[in-house]
Amino acid sequence: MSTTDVIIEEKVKVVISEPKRWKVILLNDDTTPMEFVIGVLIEVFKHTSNSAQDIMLQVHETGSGVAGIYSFEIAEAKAVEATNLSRTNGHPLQIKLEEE
Ligand code: TYC
Repeated sequence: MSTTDVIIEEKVKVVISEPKRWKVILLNDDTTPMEFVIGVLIEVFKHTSNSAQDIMLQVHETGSGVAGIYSFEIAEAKAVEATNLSRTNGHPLQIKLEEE
């Protein structure tokens, strides 16, 4: 009995795309104090007091503003942290995620 060698040539095409990024968007409301929003932007989203103030004013004047852009997991974790902080302090701050 003879043996036959079989050579398999395999080409694997790997397509890699950049991971999607998500915007964490703060929404305006009538009662969350401006100072509280600035604090959230500094503590949770690591802004300076100047950039935090700019973003808060943008939200206050236009209705929404981007707190930061992250991978989905980080964006979600920061949105949950900021929402919990807000509810714990009795504020209705609303946050949404949007694909970049
Ligand atoms: N509009 C709020 C006020 O006048 C301030 C505010 C800013 C609330 C940003 C929410 O995401 C927000 N106190």
